[in-house]
Order: sequence, then C-alpha cells, then structure tokens
Amino acid sequence: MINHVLLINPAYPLSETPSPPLGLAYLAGALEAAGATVDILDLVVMPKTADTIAEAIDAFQPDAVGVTAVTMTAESAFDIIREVKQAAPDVLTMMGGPHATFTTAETLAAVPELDVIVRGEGEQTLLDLLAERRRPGRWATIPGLAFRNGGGIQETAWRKPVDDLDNLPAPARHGLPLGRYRTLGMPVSVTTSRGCPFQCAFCVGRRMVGARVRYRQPLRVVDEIETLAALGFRQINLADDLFTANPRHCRAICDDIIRRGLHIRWSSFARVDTVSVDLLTRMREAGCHAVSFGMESGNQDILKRVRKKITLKQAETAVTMCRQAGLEAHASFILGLPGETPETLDQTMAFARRLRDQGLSYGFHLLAPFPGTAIGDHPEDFDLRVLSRHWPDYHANRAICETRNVDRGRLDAMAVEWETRLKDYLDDIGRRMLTGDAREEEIQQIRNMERTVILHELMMTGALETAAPVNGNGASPAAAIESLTRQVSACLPDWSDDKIHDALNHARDRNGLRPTHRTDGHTSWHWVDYLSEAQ
Ligand code: B12
Ligand code: SF4
Repeated sequence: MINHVLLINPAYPLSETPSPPLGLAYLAGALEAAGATVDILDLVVMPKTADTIAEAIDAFQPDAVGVTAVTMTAESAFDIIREVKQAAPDVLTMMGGPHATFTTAETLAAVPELDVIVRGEGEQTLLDLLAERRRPGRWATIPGLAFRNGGGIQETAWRKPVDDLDNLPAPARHGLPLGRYRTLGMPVSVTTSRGCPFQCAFCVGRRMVGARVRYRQPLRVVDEIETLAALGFRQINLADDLFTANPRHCRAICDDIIRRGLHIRWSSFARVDTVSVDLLTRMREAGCHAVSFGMESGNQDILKRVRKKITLKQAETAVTMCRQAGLEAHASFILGLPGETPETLDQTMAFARRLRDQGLSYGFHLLAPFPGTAIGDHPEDFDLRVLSRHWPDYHANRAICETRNVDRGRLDAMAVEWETRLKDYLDDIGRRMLTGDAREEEIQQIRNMERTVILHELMMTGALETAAPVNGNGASPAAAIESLTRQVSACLPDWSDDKIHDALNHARDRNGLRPTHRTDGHTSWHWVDYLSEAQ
C-alpha cells in the first residue's frame, strides 16, 4: 500500500523562465489516483534553508521521497537526497528525469543515499515501485528502474511508453504552488502529446519520450487549458516537443479553443518543416502569439551533422510564414556544435541577423553535451572535447565543449557579448525612461521584469514570512503595504523602496499576496500558494 509521498523540485534560476514542474504534477496525479497522499516541495519558488528538508520530512512523514532533475540541477538534487536520508534513514529515496535516467551507474555511485532511479516516463513505474517498496528483491521485475544489487548496478528493461495518454490521471496541479508562479507572471506548461520521431544528436527529448508520437484527445487538452485560464494564467506554453507535427491534432485543439471563446495567450515549440501559413493562422486565431523553433545553426553541414533534418531554406520560409500569419517567430541557436569553426559561427550570426530583419527574435545557448544524447555519450564521434563533467556547469550559458577549431575562450566571448548586448539594451531603456523618451511597451517590459525579480527574491529569502505583523493601528491596506515595504526592504538592498512597494502592490492586485487580519489588530501577509478555480 502506498501511503505518503513527497516530491521535490530543486531550485533553478529565474533566468531559465521557470514554469510549474509538470512532470511532478503528472506523477502526483498518478499517485493520488492510486490512493496516495502527495506533497510537493517546489524549491524554484520556495526558500530552502539548511533545515528545510528535515522540516518537510518531519511535517509530512513521507514513506518515500522523489526528486526530479535536469543535468544542471542534478547536484542540488543529490544534496536533497542526502539530506532526506540523513533526516529519515528508512524513507525510500528516488530520482527521475532526464539526468538520472541516463547516468544510472554514475549517479548511484556518487549518491549512496539514493535508493533507486526511475527511468523515462515515470507514472506507472513509480506506482509499481511503491507497491514493492519494502521488497527490493522484486524490483528486478519492474521495467524502468535502476538500483544497487549485490555489488553492482541493475538496470531493468526499458518501460514501453504509456500507450494511451488519456488514461493518465490529469496532472495534480492543485499540489503545486501555482499561486506563486501566477504572481511572478510565469507561464504554465501543458503537453498535448508525447514522443518525437527525430534523433537530433544534442537532444535527449526523444529518448525520454520515445519515437512514436502519442496524442491526447484535443477536448481534454482544452479542458486543461480552460481550467488554467480560469485560475488566472494568461500565458500558456504548449511544451510538446513537436506541437505542430500533426496538423490535424494541432488544428483540432485550436478549433476547440476558438469554439469555447477562451481568451488566452499561448506559445508552442515547432519544427520549421512542420508549419504552414494555414496552420499558423489558425493558431493565431486561437490565441497563439509566438512559435519557438530550434534552428540551431546557420550552416547546412552542421545541421546535417547533428541530424536536425531541416534546411536553412525551410527555416527562412517558416519565419516568412509566421509573419504572414501574424505570429511572432522565435528561434534558438546552439553555438559550439560539432564541426563548428570561426566561419560557421559567423554564418550562424549572419543568418540569425538576416532573419531578424524579417521579423525573427532569437537567442543562443552554448552546446551542453547532456548525458543520454548522442553527443553527450559519444563526443569523440563528433570530434568534440568535453571540458567539464561538473553538472552545475551544464546550464548552456558558458562553454563546456570545444571543437577542433573553436575553443572555449571564443565561445565564452560570444556568450558574454550576447549578454552584454542584452544588458545594454535594457540599460538604454532605463536611461530613456528617466528622460521620458521610452515607449510605453518598453516601460512595461522593464517594470514587469523588475517586479518579477523583486517578488522572486522576496519569495526565496522568506522575508515575508519572517516580517513582523504590521498595521497595528488598523490603518488602510495601502498603509499596510507601505509598512510591509519598509520591513522587507532590508532583505533587498539592491532595490529602492519605491520599486519594492510597486511590486508588492502588483502582487496584491493579482491576488498573489494576501493580508491575514489577526485578532490582536495587526496584519501579517502571506503569499497565495495554492489555487482553486474560485480564486
Ligand atoms: C518544456 C521544457 C522546458 C520548459 C519548462 C520546464 C519545466 N520545468 O516544466 C522550460 C522552457 C522552462 C525549460 C527550461 C529548461 N530546460 Co527544458 N525542456 C522542456 C521539454 C521540451 C518538455 C519537458 C516536459 O514538460 N515534459 C513533460 C513531463 C510530463 O515530463 P518530465 O518532466 O520529463 O517528467 C516525466 C519523467 O521525466 C519522469 N520524472 C521526472 N522527474 C521525476 C522524478 C521522480 C522521483 C520520478 C519517479 C520520475 C520522474 O516522470 C515524469 C512523468 O512521466 C523537455 C524535452 C522532453 N521531452 O523531455 C526539455 C528538457 C527537459 N529541457 C532541457 C534543458 C536543458 C532545459 C534548461 C536547462 C535550458 C538550458 N539552459 O539549456 C532549462 C532548465 C529548466 C529545468 N530545471 O527544468 C533538457 C534537459 C536535458 C538535461 N539532461 O539536462 C530537455 C530534455 C531538452 C533537451 N535539450 O534535451 N524546459
Ligand atoms: S530537438 Fe526536437 S525534433 Fe530534435 S529530437 Fe529533440 S524534440 Fe525531437
């Protein structure tokens, strides 16, 4: 019998535009449907101190604790597992997600406190594992696991991906601190399918979700979108690897959004070879405002070498189609791919700039050779030199790989130049705001960014929770926010009281910050963590 499970999301920076952890919500949904009680500790928006994990174990008394991680958060996840075992040696410790899935032996060796890894899609494997929690001798019969056995590591068979996604219980988002994400103005992600038939050499997505694309029923997808819209989310990301791959599925979702009259803004990922003006127009009519393409490189040979299976021509056409359909096209490029030379880097930059003139917005990452990808597992086949196996370095903003002709210094310099340009752009708006020359949308852009950073810092320092109750004289809510501003400003020395005050007001207006009127006449404040449709 599965009783009580605690799922944990390790922290990662605001710069990665976090969204509520969908994988954990799916796992929680499956566990709850099987009768378990689930708690989720989301350290992306909740503060973590030296005692947080021990306190959570004490409060929830879980039988099992599962931690998710991508490669850049793996070390934090390991620390969490260690803290769990130290606080409660009998609790079963589990990890899942793309990093642990493809580093089983290394991870189990590095973290003796970790009992078992769930590989690939986790819902059914987790239920089977927890049913046999006390009988490790039976784990060998459960597909999708890796654990210590005797002196070695045992990996069981790969589990076949779930056939019918509509049989999966809905993601249990009620257990996530969605209110904090809404307050921060972060998007929320929804998937309409799982699977990808392509084999790009830098991507682990396909290996996680399988080659066969499985689709959810459009009506159920739109039910989910409607629920999120009712909760006040105005920005939804369709996080499928290939949302536009099947035009019929994509169109059915758009049609239903339009039929229900939902007013939401959403964006999606797409491949440049799977869009048409027709489809993009329908997407725009259904509220889509932006489509993100993985364009990766401006050099055709490199695209071929990483098996992207797209052409530069298709990339260019996709941008034109987006423009014709009235959609924003966004592209991500990867610098430092196999075969990269100073010339191919220039080509990529020139290609991106040329498409920018046609309406494209774009960003760069540096290649990170993630475990489980062809490049990560066999860098020598791609003539790449991997410089770091220190997982926190795998954030893709600094070089950890070199090609024969492009070294780390050059790649880092490009990343720094890119970041400097972005900073200069924001500084320029800041200057023009002071002289009254900034456009209204620029002002809003900066204000929103500042509010998000201030509110996130406040959430992560726990300043609100430790602030003394205010407003003892029964003054107005406005005075109470002013008083709160003065109290928390010591935690945010980089920000003026005016900006903190504005951010707190904004959070209160969005119903993300609420007063508790105490019997002693004082007021304390709390973040709104959990959302139900009434809120
Ligand atoms: C949407 C998406 C995002 C979104 C939202 C992420 C989020 N936190 O929800 C955004 C844009 C914010 C994002 C950001 C990043 N992403 Co991203 N993202 C994806 C994408 C396309 C889908 C993820 C998803 O929602 N899947 C659906 C859910 C249901 O699946 P899931 O999360 O994998 O969870 C299932 C299993 O993994 C497993 N599981 C997961 N955790 C656990 C824990 C336990 C205990 C158990 C039992 C099971 C289990 O069970 C879950 C249910 O089946 C994947 C590609 C892919 N197909 O996986 C890349 C992917 C996860 N991202 C990736 C990367 C690298 C990043 C970034 C680091 C970007 C960067 N700088 O390069 C950041 C880091 C953010 C982070 N810490 O998660 C890589 C990770 C590779 C790696 N080894 O690190 C992937 C695999 C793409 C790739 N390049 O190959 N990402
Ligand atoms: S990059 Fe996109 S198309 Fe390529 S394997 Fe990954 S998910 Fe599939």
